[in-house]
Amino acid sequence: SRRYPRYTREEVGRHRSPQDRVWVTHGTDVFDVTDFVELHPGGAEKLLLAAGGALEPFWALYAVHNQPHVLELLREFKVGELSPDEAPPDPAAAQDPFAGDPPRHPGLRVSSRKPFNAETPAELLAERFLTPNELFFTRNHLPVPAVDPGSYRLRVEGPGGRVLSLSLSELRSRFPKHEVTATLQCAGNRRSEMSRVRPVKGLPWDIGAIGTARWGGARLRDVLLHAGFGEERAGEWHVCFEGLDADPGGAPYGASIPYGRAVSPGADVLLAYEMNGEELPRDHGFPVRVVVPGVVGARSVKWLGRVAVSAAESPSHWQQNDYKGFSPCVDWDSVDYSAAPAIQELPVQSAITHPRPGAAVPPGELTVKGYAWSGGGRDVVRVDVSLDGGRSWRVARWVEGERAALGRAWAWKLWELRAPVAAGTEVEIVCKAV
Ligand code: HEM
Ligand code: MTE
Ligand code: MO
Repeated sequence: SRRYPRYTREEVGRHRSPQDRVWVTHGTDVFDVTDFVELHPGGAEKLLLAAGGALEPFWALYAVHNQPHVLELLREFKVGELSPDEAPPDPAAAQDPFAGDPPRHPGLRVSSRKPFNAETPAELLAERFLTPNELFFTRNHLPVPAVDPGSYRLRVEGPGGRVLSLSLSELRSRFPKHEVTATLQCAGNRRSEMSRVRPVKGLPWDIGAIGTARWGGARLRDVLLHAGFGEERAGEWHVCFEGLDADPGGAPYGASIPYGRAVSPGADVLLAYEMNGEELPRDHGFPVRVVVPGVVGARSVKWLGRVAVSAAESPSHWQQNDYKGFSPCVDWDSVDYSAAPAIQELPVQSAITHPRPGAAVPPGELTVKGYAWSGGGRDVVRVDVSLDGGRSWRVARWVEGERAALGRAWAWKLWELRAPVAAGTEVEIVCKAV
């Protein structure tokens, strides 16, 4: 058998584009697949997501690769092997508050490591109606707390000072499991596009700070009624949530929603312990998170520790001094956070996932793909697409979506449009959801 040169993962990581050659690993083997990129049946852009690293995390999501002929084909490109002694443990890690964060999928587009913030790459976003857990965008403000599921207790503060303390198994067994397919979107989704118009502060999200999952858990309504609250409550009340993640001063992440939404059977608010049929991943709130369908992601508190009903909104920084909307004439020096309400329901949204901006498209038939969603459970009835910057429009067709009950359209819809394009033309593609 042949002797191959040895490489470290770092050396492999320097080969991420056709110019620098495209290397990938599988097991302990290193492959130069540059010449295969354009031939890849799944498309060059998808293969390139794995460039410079391991194939396994991607292939785990695309089972078509679990066939002998795929490995055979890969073998033709072998150029080396991984050094047996590479990647020693990092001794500095012990001091780091983020050292306990979970491992993440290398396909995520990272905008900040500590705290971890990352989005689904646009190329994979509309591939599936349900976003795979590993590729679902993550928006963390703080380190991921380590929660022992055995000793976990959810504290629910009932009326008259009564406190309910629920273990994970009590939450699972005492309340019927309810499942909801809902899209979560971060308020900052597509901020990088806004910044091209005028710079704005915050993480530079592209179009992937959004995702859809089938969430399973107890209805918040059932837990609140069990704790002694009623269907109606005179006056203004809010249900406040606290996460188990806390800043160095001990202040937890927190948010609140109006009481009426929390107890409404039609609002489908969950205390979720499942995501797409699996236990909630650590980045998404293990063991229990709130899911508030149709409402800005910030209110869906992860690593839920405490639920309380209060006459005031959550005192948390993220309820009071963030996640609010202002006029374009307001800036960071003049902003008065108390002057605006906290964002709850989000407006209608749609984005193009394919082709990517600036891409060269083959002449002939162009396929445009994307997602559309609205907050508040309002159904998207139509997506219009223009190839001439908005002068003329065509109607896209639905690729995937679920039939939703009236006012409970919590999930996005995926759409597509095919249109002829002549060679050598430049198209400005615009979409609009209604
Ligand atoms: C399909 C090879 C990387 C996504 C395929 C097929 C082959 C292949 C041979 C056709 C399988 C069949 O239908 O029998 C490779 C090789 C890769 C690679 C050698 C790396 C060197 C990736 C990556 C992704 C990906 C990183 C995703 C991020 C897909 C998809 C298909 C596919 C979605 C299905 C295409 C379709 O059915 O339309 N790949 N692949 N591949 N691959 Fe890959
Ligand atoms: N809950 C806690 N405890 N801590 C957080 O940092 N981030 C919020 C929300 N819940 C956050 C949280 C924000 S701003 C969003 S957009 C969603 O979680 C993101 O959920 P995801 O990371 O599961 O996609
Ligand atoms: Mo967010």
